[in-house]
Amino acid sequence: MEYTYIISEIKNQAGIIALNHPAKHNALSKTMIEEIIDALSYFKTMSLRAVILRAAKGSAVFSSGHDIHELAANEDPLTYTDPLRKLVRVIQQHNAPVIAMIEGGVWGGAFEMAMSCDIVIAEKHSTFAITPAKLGLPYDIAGVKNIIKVAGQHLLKEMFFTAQPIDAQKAYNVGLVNYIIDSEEIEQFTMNMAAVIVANAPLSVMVIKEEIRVLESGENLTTEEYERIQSLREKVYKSNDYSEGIRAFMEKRKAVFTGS
Ligand code: YXS
Repeated sequence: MEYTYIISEIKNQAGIIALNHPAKHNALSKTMIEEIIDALSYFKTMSLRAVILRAAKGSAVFSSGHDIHELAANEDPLTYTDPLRKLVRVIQQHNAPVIAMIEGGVWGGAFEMAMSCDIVIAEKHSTFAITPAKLGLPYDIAGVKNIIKVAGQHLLKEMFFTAQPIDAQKAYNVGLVNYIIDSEEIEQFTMNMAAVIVANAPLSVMVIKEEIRVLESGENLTTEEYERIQSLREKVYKSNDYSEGIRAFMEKRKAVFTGS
């Protein structure tokens, strides 16, 4: 399949999706996300038993997160229809394991995307950051819930409140990452893991993945609580700080937040 911002291929019965938009450090634009979703649905028709999600060879950054140019235009404070929200749901519901092979920095929404994969294999110099506080953004509550499931509250609060990257070792120590592998071995290591999964019973693997997905989303959020949070988020979206955060990024300068 030919795409603009990803490379999609099939090797040894595993699907491989490589993020390939170097000019924007693989930012998750609406188009790139639609291409990833399209590749995943094609893999499903081919009954592929494992997927590897990586950056194209030689990428300096795994992904710089949501495409900030598109964020500015985002009028939907509820973001249920936001492309990243859809992508995370598609990965979690994909009928085969998705292995994230991380090389370079993982930023913002790409961190949530990587954490929504089933297995994460990181090159030892990779880093992970989630940065709404740098942009004045009220991160989506579904997204926070996705990440809390894999990262303890203290580390997650540190990552959200500082908006600073953590390294692969710290990510591995808290279980965000399954393996840390040297750059020259990570591709073969990941392919080998995919081959082991491919050799197992796909229906068994698929139903266990779905059982875990259903079970981990255990606790309920009351409607009233959800609406209250969303109204808080809408205020943040409409704040001067949000416009300042986006403007500062575009103008390549540090944002000055006033809390208004
Ligand atoms: O100036 P040009 O045209 O060359 O483009 C620059 C950047 O504007 C562009 N670029 C991006 N464009 C759209 N969305 C992005 N997320 C994005 N990131 C980068 O790529 C060109 C090269 O970037 P530059 O010059 O900054 O490269 P660098 O090597 O100096 O720095 C690499 C990074 C990744 C450290 C730096 O680009 C960076 O900090 N990017 C933003 C990372 C980030 O904060 N991402 C979060 C996006 S918002 C999101 O994901 C969530 C909604 S949330 O914020 O809630 O987490």
